[in-house]
Amino acid sequence: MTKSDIRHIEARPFDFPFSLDSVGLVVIDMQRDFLEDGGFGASLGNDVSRLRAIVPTVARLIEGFRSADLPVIHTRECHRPDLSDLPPAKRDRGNPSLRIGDEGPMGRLLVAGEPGTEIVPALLPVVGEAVVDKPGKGAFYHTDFGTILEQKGLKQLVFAGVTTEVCVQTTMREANDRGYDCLLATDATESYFQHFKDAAIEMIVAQGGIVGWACETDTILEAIHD
Ligand code: C5J
Repeated sequence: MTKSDIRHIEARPFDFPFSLDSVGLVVIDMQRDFLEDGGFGASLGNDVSRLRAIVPTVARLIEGFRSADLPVIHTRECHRPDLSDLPPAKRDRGNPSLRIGDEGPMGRLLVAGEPGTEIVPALLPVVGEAVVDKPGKGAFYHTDFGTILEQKGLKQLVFAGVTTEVCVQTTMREANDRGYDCLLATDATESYFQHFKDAAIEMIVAQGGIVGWACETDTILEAIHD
């Protein structure tokens, strides 16, 4: 088989077609601010340990793409230090203990360059991997994510990261609308709410894969190393 041959990954709602010269991994927002105590996720009252539990699986998925010499792209949700890319509607909503831009135990919440904004140590990008800083939930909004995908010649995207129903699903929907085939690694994504994760996966695969496909990490790794 050559790199451009069409292969398949067993997935819901049906097999996911891909080729090794046009598939890449997108890891969404595996940041200390979402996974660690004292970060943005915790400031909203969430149980962040749920998200930490997927780190070993995400690490395995990333390592699998690296060892198959396939692109890995990381995203981080964060804002400029002057908060000029933070709409008041996003900063002011709700009643969190700390707001975006406030000083917390890991620096200013969701602000570029602060310790809490970094990707957790076990999943740090390596040289050559793109890191996309995004001010919104979706990775295409006000970023060069789309240009990066085009430059790398990607057409099929495997998704991992957090949270399933917010930034992961939003980016999958944006990518789907732009013509990318999107596959979610169901055990390499997590939500603060189990029922939202389950519902998001069902929404993605419903109606003949209206947003995309879903399957587990091992199935993806077997297929890309076949
Ligand atoms: C949230 C995200 N939950 N990465 N961000 O605000 O899903």
